[in-house]
Amino acid sequence: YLAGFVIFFLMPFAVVAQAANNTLPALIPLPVAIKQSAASFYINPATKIIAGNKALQKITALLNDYVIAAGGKRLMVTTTTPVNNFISIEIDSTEIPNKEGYRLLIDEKAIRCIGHDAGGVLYGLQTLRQLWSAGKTKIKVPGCTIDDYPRFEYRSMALDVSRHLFPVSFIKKYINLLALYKFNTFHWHLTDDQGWRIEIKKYPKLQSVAAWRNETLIGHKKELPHRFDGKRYGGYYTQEQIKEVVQYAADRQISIIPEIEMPGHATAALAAYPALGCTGGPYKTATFWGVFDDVYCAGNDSTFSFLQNVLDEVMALFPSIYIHIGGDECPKTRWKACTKCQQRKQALGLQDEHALQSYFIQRMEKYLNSKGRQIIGWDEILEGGLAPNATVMSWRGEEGGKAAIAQHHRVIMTPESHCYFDYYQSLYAEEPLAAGGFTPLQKVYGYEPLASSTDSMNATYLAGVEGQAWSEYYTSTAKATYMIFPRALALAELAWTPVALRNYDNFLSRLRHQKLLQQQEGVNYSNLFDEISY
Ligand code: TNX
Repeated sequence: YLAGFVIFFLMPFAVVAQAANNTLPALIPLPVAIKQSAASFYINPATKIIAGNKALQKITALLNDYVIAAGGKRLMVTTTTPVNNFISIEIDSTEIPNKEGYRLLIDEKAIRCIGHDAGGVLYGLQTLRQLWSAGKTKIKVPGCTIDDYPRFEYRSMALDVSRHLFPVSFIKKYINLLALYKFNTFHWHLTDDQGWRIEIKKYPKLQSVAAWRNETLIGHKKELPHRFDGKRYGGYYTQEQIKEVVQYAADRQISIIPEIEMPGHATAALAAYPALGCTGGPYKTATFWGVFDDVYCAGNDSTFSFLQNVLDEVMALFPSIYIHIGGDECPKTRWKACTKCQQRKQALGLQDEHALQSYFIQRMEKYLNSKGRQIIGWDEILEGGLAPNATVMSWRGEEGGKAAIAQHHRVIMTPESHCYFDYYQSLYAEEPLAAGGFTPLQKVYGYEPLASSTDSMNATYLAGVEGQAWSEYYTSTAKATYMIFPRALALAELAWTPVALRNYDNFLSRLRHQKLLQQQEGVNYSNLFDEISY
């Protein structure tokens, strides 16, 4: 009896001790190669940062921010290397052959972080942040050599700001967290039926009308109390704010891909400019979730000039070569009943409304290509024929992605079965209201893109993976992070770490030691993944 009692009592400690003894346990995503040594480096106020490369100025400033956040003092930056007590950051694409790769060398004398490019250097520093232990007079860093580089070139998280709007401060915090886990892309879902969130100066009603909705309808009363007060809900990001966010992200090596939805998910824009729809309206910004019949009219040339003008302003704000133009969930009900759409279809000899949607997307692609940009679209853009240069975001499973690869198109995998962080993450009764699916952490972690496909073109055309953060049920920033984390960390590891090194139990032990996520960044995240295995 006593023995049983002792074992029962000591067990949790044994688990913790084992995790703590792991080699550098807290690193997420797990690096490609780690060699630990017995040495330690201590960052103190006399430690100098050595940065010769001008391209690394922003990253040097970030390193100082990280040191300060860990309890240290701002460090002096110089170009001459002392004998010891320094952190040097360098770019050397010969020594570090892999794009975005880095080598981190830590002994008692110095820390050296060598990147293939600025991204590599930044990722080395993110690893460093996860390695060190915060401290007032000195920050302790365990000695090691780490060689690391990403598995996928495209590592992304999305955020829907239409269904619920989040302040710029939150967007920045999100970008910070993405950088910490070595994501390099933020897909910003800026327009949808329930609200238009980007200032377009040429069309002021997008601000005064499309950005707002009446909170009058449906939902779970306890969950969404503010939706029953009859008030207006909404707002938008000004172009100044967007520029600030784009720069903030660029400083962290994150490219922002804006998404302007077309031809579906357009109700808010139609409410502002009813002539863009087939029936002429009137329309109202949607007050509940779902898919809506009223979409941009494909027979009306002014629809295209509106969208081109919108995209002109979007392109001026976002340097990304990729612009996401949606393409998902576009019902064809209105087009079938619309004289202009039918005339267009006949004039072009198009077979059906899918071909008309394909015409719509191809016309927009042509415009964006002429400005040096490339389009991304949801997998529905395959229907009726793929636009010649389009990247496909495969969300309704992997089939769309496979079909696109077979046609030699670039593909991003985001199957809703594994990558949707608006779905429930546990079966606990205390889970707050979420979208209907069920995607526990372990399922996300276990996702292996194209596991069932042997197409020899996979390696060439599969750019990477993305996690979706649809915000219908994200009623606050705290709830948004609760839904997104830690599942985004599972995705980060899948996007970065070689398959052979991935192990869920090992990941969980490292997740339990994510001090930055828990303390420093102050993120409200779910810990209902802990003891359950599905
Ligand atoms: C489908 S994924 C949508 C979104 C919703 C989401 C909810 C996609 C391209 N469209 O409009 O927010 O489901 O899970």
